Amino acid sequence: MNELKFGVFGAGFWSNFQIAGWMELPGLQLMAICDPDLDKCQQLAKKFNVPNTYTDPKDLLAHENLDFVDIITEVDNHFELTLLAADCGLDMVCQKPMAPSLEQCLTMVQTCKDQGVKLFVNENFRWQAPIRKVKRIMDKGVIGNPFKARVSFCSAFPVFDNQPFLKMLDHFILTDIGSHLLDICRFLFGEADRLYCLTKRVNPDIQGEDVANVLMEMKNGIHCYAEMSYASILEQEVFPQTLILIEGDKGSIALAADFTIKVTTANGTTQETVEPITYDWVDPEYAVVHSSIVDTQADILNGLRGGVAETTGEDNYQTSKLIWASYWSAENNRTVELEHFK
Ligand code: 89Y
Repeated sequence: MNELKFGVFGAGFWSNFQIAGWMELPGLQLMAICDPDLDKCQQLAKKFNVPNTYTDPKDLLAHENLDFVDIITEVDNHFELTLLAADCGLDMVCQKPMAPSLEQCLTMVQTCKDQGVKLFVNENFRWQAPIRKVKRIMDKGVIGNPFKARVSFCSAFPVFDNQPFLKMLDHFILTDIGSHLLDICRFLFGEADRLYCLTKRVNPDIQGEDVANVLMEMKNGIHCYAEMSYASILEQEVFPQTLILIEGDKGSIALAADFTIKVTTANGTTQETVEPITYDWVDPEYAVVHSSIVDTQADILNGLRGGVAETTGEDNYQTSKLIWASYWSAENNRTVELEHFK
């Protein structure tokens, strides 16, 4: 297996875990990290024994001989960095959400296609072990034909402590968590025909919305409700778990707190727990998410090596479309027919 050399843009919170995730996989060498904050960049490079650091992405691209780059920056930089990397003929991985507008997402996908480079999105929630298990149970037909589902992420976790820039986003929860939840809905049930969304800001100290409720009719007829909130003070705080309830004509599957999966049919309820792998570098407060990074990146690595990966730019464009259609719906108080939404 030939070794792939790569560079990282961004030395923030998520870089610590995505780099650690890459280190779990064979045949990779991280050559350089770039961040405008040199101190942060050097600290991260030291932590992972990375030879070179840069503050200007163009310098990194000019001096390093790479196979791909991982763009782990704030959302506002994704567009420019994607186009830069594509211009250099490099494959790339981009953090979610892809871009601050659907138009930019489309340009990113189109540019990479035109330049003949691969674009992947580090969309990791669909790779969480309990969610994969829920899909396997559903696909086996245990609950018959699903007709209705709820995919839920409601929390009061102090998310701005680790990621302060999220406070400043005009578009917050639908891009930050909606990108994951809407992607899970697509992963489980396929594409949506139409949606309606309501949003709200509860926390007065932030710029964007911290509550969003999206109701979709999927192409296969399932009614799918994706609810998300960072203003929910609940009896049990389950951050960063996504809870799921799928109802079929022969039973239901519930992914509940602590990774418990309960399957109920006419014969009663069975229960199992599907824990994420806890690598020694995961932050215990984010365990299920950090653990899924390894599976996400293993799949992307397969794609980089010529295989088929799930979370391509093209695929993630469909998730991005749901995000921006949700904003449009909330702003206009109208149902969006996705076929016509651009
Ligand atoms: O940025 C978000 C993500 O991708 O997972 C959880 C998070 O860190 C905060 O909402």
